[in-house]
Amino acid sequence: MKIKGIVFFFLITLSISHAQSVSISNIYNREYTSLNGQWNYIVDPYENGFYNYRYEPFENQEIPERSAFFTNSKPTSKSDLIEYDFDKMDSITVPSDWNTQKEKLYYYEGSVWYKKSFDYTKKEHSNRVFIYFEASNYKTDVYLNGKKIGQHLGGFTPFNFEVTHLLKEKENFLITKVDNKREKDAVPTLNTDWWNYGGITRDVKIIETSETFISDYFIHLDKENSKKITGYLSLNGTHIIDQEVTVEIPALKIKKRFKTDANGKINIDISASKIKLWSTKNPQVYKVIFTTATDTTTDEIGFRTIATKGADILLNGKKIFLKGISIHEESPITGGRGNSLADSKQLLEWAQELGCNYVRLAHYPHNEHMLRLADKMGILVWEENPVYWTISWDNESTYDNAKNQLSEVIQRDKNRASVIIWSMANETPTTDARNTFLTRLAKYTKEQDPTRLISAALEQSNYEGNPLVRTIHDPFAEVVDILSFNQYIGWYDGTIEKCQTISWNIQYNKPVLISEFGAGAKFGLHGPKEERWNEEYQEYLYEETLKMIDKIDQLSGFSPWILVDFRSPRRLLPEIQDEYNRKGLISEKGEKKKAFYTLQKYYNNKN
Ligand code: GCB
Repeated sequence: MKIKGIVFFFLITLSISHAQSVSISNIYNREYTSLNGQWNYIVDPYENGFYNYRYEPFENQEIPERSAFFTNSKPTSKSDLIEYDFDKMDSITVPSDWNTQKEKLYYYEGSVWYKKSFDYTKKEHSNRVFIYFEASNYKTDVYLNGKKIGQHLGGFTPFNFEVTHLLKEKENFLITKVDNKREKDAVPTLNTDWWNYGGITRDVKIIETSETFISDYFIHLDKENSKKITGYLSLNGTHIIDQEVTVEIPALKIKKRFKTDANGKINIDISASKIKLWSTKNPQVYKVIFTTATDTTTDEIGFRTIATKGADILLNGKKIFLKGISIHEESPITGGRGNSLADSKQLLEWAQELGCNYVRLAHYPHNEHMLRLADKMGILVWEENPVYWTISWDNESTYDNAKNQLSEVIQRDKNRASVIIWSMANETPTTDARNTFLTRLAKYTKEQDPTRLISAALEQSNYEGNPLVRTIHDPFAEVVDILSFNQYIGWYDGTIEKCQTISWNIQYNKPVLISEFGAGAKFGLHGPKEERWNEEYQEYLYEETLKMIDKIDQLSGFSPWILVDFRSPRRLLPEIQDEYNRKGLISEKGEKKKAFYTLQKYYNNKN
């Protein structure tokens, strides 16, 4: 390679790996132009549009060959050779997974290229423009008008790329390669118990901001004084210093002015003696308006405190029992990956009908509608990072990836009153490497958000070798604020009668949550309660488990597994599972099983 080529290659690599999202506050309520709808797509299992025949990425070439799909090339004459054509391809709906949209892609794990063409006129010449993806699973490479604008790893969190200087008024083409191949070092790793839905699974938006805009804010009640609102706001752009920022809460007659410091930041400190606290019974949210000389954004925010004291969870200083259920992000309407307001509404309404005041959003960040609705409906939420089972604990880039995904969900949801728990991981082995990994992650989370509780779904074990006495023996239990664990006594661990024989000896003075228990049942299958897959078996397991866990002194709530049956390639038993995990209290068709009413009765009688 000539020197020029080497320098160019270096610059390209540098710019690609460093293309990073700029934080933009409150996308949910900002004006946007939607890029949802029909996109042309090319299924590319050999990544022919990405690598040349020497398996070198086209994007590393000084001038990428026209065979690179992101150049969107067309033959210039009848003798010209171009072996693809986006515009002659079929189209696919964005947002959605590809598996349930296209029969041929049901089991597909690999690369798919998407193309969308659009015109765009900025409102103001000086404004900035970003392409914002609410999520896309898993590895996403994005190109605008033939140039790479960035890459993102992770299937469940938002990211954006600034395109201010690449955007044209007419005939822009946005090309996105989405690759959902499972990889050992990824987060999650190769093995999960859910469907690896691929594609641009959430909305794509064009966001236009003023040159200097409100990039981030976090406001909440002061931990020590619930008559005081504290937090920060920061600007992004060239005029960030010494700018006036107004924070307004009209319903409380609050309007306070601040000046940004040398970093473009204000520290917010407002006394609010008349504030009505957000709670599950009264989910009061306030309209909060943030204004600068060039930008304004309006959010709806609830104010509450969450803490633990000994084995109690305190919401606004009062003890609360978390009556929960675990939920996967699968659409009760279309049957694929859930992404719409209607999907979220149905899932949370079922949870409320069950008597829940709390949901565990497993095993990855769900779409933002869930959190916005939970705020309005008064449902407390556990949010979870997809650190699941056996990821590469020793790999630094796996750690960075897990940390990045966690930082993106904290960034998106840190102003949501409903969110009370950040969960680091699910059912992970207690090795030294894992302990270090999770401890670092927890420390990082506390730095980002000291107002919420940290947990992880741990595993239980025998107490001093006695299989009839169960305990938590895990160094990470020292780190968490809430001690959560999954247990399947009566399903993977013996049969249901065993529940009566078990006692608990948990030696931590911390609130305990059972993050999972459950049994598989096929809706409509009836028979003796001792026979697996009958609705009666599941009902019986709930009855016995509820009696068993009630004996745990520190019990502060639970979230059984799971609200609705969900797709999993690990669940192959014909006529029963047929690729569904059947531990739902509701079938994928919306039919309620008997155990739904068992849990409902328990919750209705519980304060
Ligand atoms: C678990 C996992 C969950 C599985 C569930 C099951 O412990 O956390 O992801 O789906 O068990 O059904 O086996």
